[in-house]
Amino acid sequence: MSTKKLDPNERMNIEEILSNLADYRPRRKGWTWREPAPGLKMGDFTYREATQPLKDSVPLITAHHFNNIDPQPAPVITTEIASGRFEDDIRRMRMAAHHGADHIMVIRTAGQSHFEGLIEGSPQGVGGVPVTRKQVRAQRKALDMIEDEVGRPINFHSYVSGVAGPDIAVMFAEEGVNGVHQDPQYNVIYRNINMVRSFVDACESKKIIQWAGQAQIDGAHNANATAKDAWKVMPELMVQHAINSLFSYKVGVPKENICLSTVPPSSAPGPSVYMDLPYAVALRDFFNEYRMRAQMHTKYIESSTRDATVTHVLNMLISKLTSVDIQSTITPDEGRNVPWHIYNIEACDTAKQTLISLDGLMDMVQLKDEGPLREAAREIKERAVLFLEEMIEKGGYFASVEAGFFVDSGCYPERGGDGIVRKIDGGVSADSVIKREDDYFAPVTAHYGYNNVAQYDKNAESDPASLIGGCTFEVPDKIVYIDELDEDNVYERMKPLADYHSGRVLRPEMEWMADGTVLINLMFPCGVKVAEAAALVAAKQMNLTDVEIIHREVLHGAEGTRVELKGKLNIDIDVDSLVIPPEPDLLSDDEIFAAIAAKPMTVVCGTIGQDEHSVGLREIIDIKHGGIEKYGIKVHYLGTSVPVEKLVNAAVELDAQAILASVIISHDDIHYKNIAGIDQIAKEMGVRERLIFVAGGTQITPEIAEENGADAGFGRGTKGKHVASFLVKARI
Ligand code: Z98
Repeated sequence: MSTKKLDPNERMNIEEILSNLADYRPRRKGWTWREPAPGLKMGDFTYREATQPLKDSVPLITAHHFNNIDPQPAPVITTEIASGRFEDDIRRMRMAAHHGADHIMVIRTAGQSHFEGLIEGSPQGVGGVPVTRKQVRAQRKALDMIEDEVGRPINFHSYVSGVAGPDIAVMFAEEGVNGVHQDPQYNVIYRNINMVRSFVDACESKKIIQWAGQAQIDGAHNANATAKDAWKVMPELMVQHAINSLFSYKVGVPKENICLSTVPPSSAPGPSVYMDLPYAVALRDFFNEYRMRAQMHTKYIESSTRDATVTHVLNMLISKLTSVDIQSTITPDEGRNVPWHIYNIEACDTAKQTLISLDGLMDMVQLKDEGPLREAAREIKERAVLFLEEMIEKGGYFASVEAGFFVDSGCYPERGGDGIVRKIDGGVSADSVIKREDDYFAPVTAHYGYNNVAQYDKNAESDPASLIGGCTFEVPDKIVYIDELDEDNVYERMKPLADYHSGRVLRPEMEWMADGTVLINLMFPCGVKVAEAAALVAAKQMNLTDVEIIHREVLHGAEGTRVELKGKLNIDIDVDSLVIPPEPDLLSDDEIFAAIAAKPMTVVCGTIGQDEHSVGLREIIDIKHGGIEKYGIKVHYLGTSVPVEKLVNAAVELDAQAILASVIISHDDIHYKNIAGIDQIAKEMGVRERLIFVAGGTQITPEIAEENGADAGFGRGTKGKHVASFLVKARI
């Protein structure tokens, strides 16, 4: 289905995305990896492992020093989006895609695993969005537009977990979802869904995942997050990965689409790399035919963005040393429940910056074949094998879960005796597995197990859906699309926000259109308790409502505390009322360099009259802070309090092309009188025509400088680049 082209200068039109959703059909199925571009040249650099660049993107902050190149690293980059309103998530998806995300994972409203079937509509969620056909369809449609804009396929992802796993798997296959979490162990351990039911459902779900060509990610990361001492759970993690990987493969999912959800098990202040690297190596030793999806350790994400970012970078060092296929970018959201646009984008940039910086690392370093790395890896593998052997002795997976083998706090074979216990006949939907009757028949594609098709047509055994002219997988028009029926729906939510959606009115936003949320950083010279109380008072005086402290950090028990708080600033800004200064029309650095190299330039300068304030002028001249010297302009600095005649005479004697006069003192308009004086003398000497004359200083405005005879005036905030650009243009 063709999609509308996005205008890079316009917001996405959410209403348009929501229109005609009943007719929308996904344009492809299955997962897409990035396209490698070995030896890619961008700017002055050659990349060893980069992938095809994007058509449209936002480069890293520092890219302006590098011709604005935006190389893309090899792994697929995931961002997890969960504001609670799918219409707002769509805009975040576009921002994330421009910052390098090509795997958009939609986090569900906590507890959807317990819903017994598909839900319709698009109700608002808490801690995620309720995953519904409408939400999936609207977001896939939006992502089709976004991927056209950035020029790279975007993988859309959510969960095939819970009691309704197979129902969701079918819906995802129909709607062009590209990646899913599917792991029956998640149901059993974390959601207490009956184990037999979960494994039977997993067969059906995995068969559909295989048909849809989706990448499948397991749920082992949840053991890291749940375990008391997460670095002790490594042997069990290997076992969980093994169970889900081999199970999936046996149901038919190809190994290249089976991804292990790996998490570095430890963190600083532990010597984390010493533990995390052997674990990553052990995983690759056992599971080298499968794919690795690395995500951060949610248990160790606290409310500090700095701390989370450092952990993320160190985790990515492990990813790089052991080669990861999908790099997740869980953000501090998970630590402090602030799932905000800015953190998604920051984390995507952190991943891009780290992985591109580490391009080619493995051409230069090598993991040692002997010593503590291999010994530790071998020990983890041995412990995992022993774990599996004991499971078999015990009578298999179900018996082992009943005996509390999983998420135990000991490092196997040690046991803490505190593992999660589930009973084979217990949990949600126990006793709901029914043996298929002899004449059981399901005329559908990608169906797992016994299906008595032969009773209708022997020839249709390999394609039961042919008996009904194709099921919804082949004939999407058979899908029943249900629009919103209840009051909590997207149209109702958007109605009062029309002016904000149209862009006429602005209000600060962190996750939902016009939510008014702002983040304030404060430092008080006192201890934590007092600082928190003071921060709340400060927020009140700033007219913030709904104030909550989201982070505090001791700088010193008595000398200082950093407090970060969020609140609502319920103000509206009418966009038409804004006075927006025109963009200065500046030449690029390269253009200035080239112009000066082609034709050298000399300038004379000084502070004039009785003015001893030279700091501003030095900043404009000196190479230290990017002054005009940097571009090769030859500067004769005559000092402070230079008589105006002397400045003009020097320009003539030194054959300069320009005069730069700086004035700060402004009483009795002396600054403008002196500017007029230079113009006057230069005219009298008959050299005004061949000199460019620039005046600067904190009290100078361009208009008054020009009225008094200067060619240009530069006030507060001027940088060397502004002056150099003007000089080159004026000379032309
Ligand atoms: C992630 N950072 O997505 P309900 N199934 C699996 C999960 O890991 C999760 C769910 C379902 C994590 C985010 N993971 C947390 C395997 C959640 C969630 O409806 O809340 O049970 O779905 O990798």
